[in-house]
Amino acid sequence: MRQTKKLKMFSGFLLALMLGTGLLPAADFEKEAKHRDIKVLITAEKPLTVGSNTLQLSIFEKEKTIKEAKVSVKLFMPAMPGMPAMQSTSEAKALENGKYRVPVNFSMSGTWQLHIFITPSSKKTVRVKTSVNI
Ligand SMILES: [Cu+2]
Repeated sequence: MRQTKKLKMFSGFLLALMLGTGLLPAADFEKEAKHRDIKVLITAEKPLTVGSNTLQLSIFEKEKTIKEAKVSVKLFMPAMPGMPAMQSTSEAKALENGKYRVPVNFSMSGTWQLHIFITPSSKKTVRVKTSVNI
């Protein structure tokens, strides 16, 4: 167990290093969402698909990164003919430098609403809304 964790941490570090030095190809998904002074750059290394995806969020307030905030992402799709409303919430993990990683699962194709909840330490929660087409 311990070694697996260390290995995971190490590969995470390598990934961060490669991203930082631009060794990895550009993101295959990129979208910006804003609410007042808060800006979220949403990226993914692979195109978004039905099923499991990993989003990376870079969060800024007036161009300064927001580090170590509590961040969660709510996905939902309103009811459609023959389909009930769908909803799920995922907690993001803080990486370095105002970046966060969050696993999301799109259970069907279509337009999904995304609400990103950001709670910086000792501040109120801000909600940033956007949508993605899967
Ligand atoms: Cu649907």
